[in-house]
Amino acid sequence: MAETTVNGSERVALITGVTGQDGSYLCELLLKKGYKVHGIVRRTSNVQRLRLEHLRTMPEVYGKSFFLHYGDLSDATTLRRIIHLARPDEIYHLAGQSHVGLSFEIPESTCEEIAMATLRLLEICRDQPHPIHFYHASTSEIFGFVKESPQTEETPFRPSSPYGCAKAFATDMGRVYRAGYNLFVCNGILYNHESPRRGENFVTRKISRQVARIKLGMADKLTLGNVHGRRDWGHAQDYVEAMWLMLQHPTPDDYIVATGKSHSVMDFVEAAFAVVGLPWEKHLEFDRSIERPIEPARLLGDAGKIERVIGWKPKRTFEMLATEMVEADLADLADLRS
Ligand code: G4F
Repeated sequence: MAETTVNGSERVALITGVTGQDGSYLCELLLKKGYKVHGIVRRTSNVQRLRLEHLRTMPEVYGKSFFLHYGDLSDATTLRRIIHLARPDEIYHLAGQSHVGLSFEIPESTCEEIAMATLRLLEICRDQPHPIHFYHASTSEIFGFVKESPQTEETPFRPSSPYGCAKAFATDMGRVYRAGYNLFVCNGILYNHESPRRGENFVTRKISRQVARIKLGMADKLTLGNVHGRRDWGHAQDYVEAMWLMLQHPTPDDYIVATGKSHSVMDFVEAAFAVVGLPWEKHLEFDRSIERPIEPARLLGDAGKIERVIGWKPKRTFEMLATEMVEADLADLADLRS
């Protein structure tokens, strides 16, 4: 394992949202780099922790270089206590309700979890006696009703969902705390990023899982909403590396993290069915109730700045992503059946 140290002492990171897709990949990346990693988890079911189970059950890792703490983003006292205890050099704030469609149904709790929780954490960081590098998981959804494509770090925020509004608030707060209090805050403006660890409530994983089920004879139909929406889809493992790199740069800034390639949901459907060699026409059906009241316009990122300043570039392509996801679901379902 490569040792990462500051003045000879071990680096410590704290991750909110550690049980999620990005949190679990980031946790693995930081442990490999020799960090001590603390994660905050909600007091909920074990299911959510499956992505970390391999680390939690490793006695040489869990309790030695990897620690989990119960905490809730609405509870400032607990957050403050965990930060006091862990004394992180770096905080990666990834937690919060992340489903855009759902944010139209639960706008208040979405804003509370995303906007106010980020502000709460920034306030706690401001009070700490030691400097903390703070990563905020911003998103392309802040651009929503875009007027220009591709978007850059200079593109104005015009969110088109409650989720996007909350993220725009949190991103601006990060900028204010960086300028006003000299805090080391980076907003990673990430475009859609997927993997076999993506939740099944997001469209790519819904597709890969159902295509695998269809291939194995466990289902016959894939039901989707609007398949004409276009996104800039990358791989989550590439994107967590960008998060880490941002916090290692001498000066904090905001960066777009994207592939610069646009694909429709339909492109992903076709790519996924191609992996199993089945005709999508026989299996795809539509349900208008899944459609959202508003869809963002052309979300496409220009990641020129992060490549120029930090040297980050995506390694995996859209086709590699679709293939990996479908193959992982085929293997997982086959395991479950045996
Ligand atoms: O997979 P999605 O739910 O992702 P969305 O809304 O783009 O949001 C994701 O990416 C954002 C940008 O990085 C993040 F901020 C956010 O947290 C999240 O990670 O939907 C993608 C597209 C949409 O146009 C949606 O309307 O797929 C369309 N879609 C069509 N049928 C569907 C479905 N989406 C879902 N979730 N489920 C469907 O059945």
